[in-house]
Amino acid sequence: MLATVALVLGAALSASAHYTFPKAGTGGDWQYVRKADNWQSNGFVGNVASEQIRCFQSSSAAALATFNATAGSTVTYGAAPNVYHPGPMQFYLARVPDGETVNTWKGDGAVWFKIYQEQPNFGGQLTWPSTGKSSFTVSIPKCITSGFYLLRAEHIALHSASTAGGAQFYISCAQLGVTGGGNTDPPASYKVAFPGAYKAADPGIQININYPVPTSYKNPGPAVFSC
Ligand SMILES: *[C@@H]1O[C@H](CO)[C@@H](O)[C@H](O)[C@H]1NC(C)=O
Ligand SMILES: [Cu+2]
Repeated sequence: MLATVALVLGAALSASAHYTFPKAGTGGDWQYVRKADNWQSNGFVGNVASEQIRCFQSSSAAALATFNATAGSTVTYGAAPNVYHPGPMQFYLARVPDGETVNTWKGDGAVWFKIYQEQPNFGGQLTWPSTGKSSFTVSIPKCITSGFYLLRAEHIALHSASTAGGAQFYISCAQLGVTGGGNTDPPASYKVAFPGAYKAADPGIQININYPVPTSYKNPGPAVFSC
């Protein structure tokens, strides 16, 4: 009986240990961020080959609005309640192509370039700067072309990632207008498609972070583009 209570409590606790990424800029929940499928469950994407690995949307429903930022400035992105699990935070951008609009563009094709990736601290058990945080700041590269973008936030929880499919992806996409940019379109070698960018057995996705404790960590996806 006690064991059953403990099990049920444990299940409830681990469910509440999940999280969403509903806030970007100064907006409220799901204002500038496209509502993700986990908005009630706080659940995660497990299959890197699914459509949900892109923005975790079941449809192409728009956000309520688009926020604007100057190229070279930082924007904030918020988790709710906070990033509970160990693993890297990453951010990607994709420019809305000419002839498409930010409210309806699905983000398909090899259009996503990475603008931030987190590394753990080594020595003893790994520690991750993102753990416990609910607000992140990310720099928008100064040289990129002005226009509309999707800004994809991703946290990869690695606590049970030692088997393929065990990593948990917490994702959302914000609608962002970039002003005052340059004229640079990142080279194709920096761009990936979702799904497609990741394989379940990538070394940064299928990894035992506990034993033996890794001495390096290879973030999945392309190199970070900066300018
Ligand atoms: C961002 O800029 C676009 C285009 O000028 C505008 O339609 C939109 O309302 C702006 N967003 C905010 C939050 O001001
Ligand atoms: Cu969780």
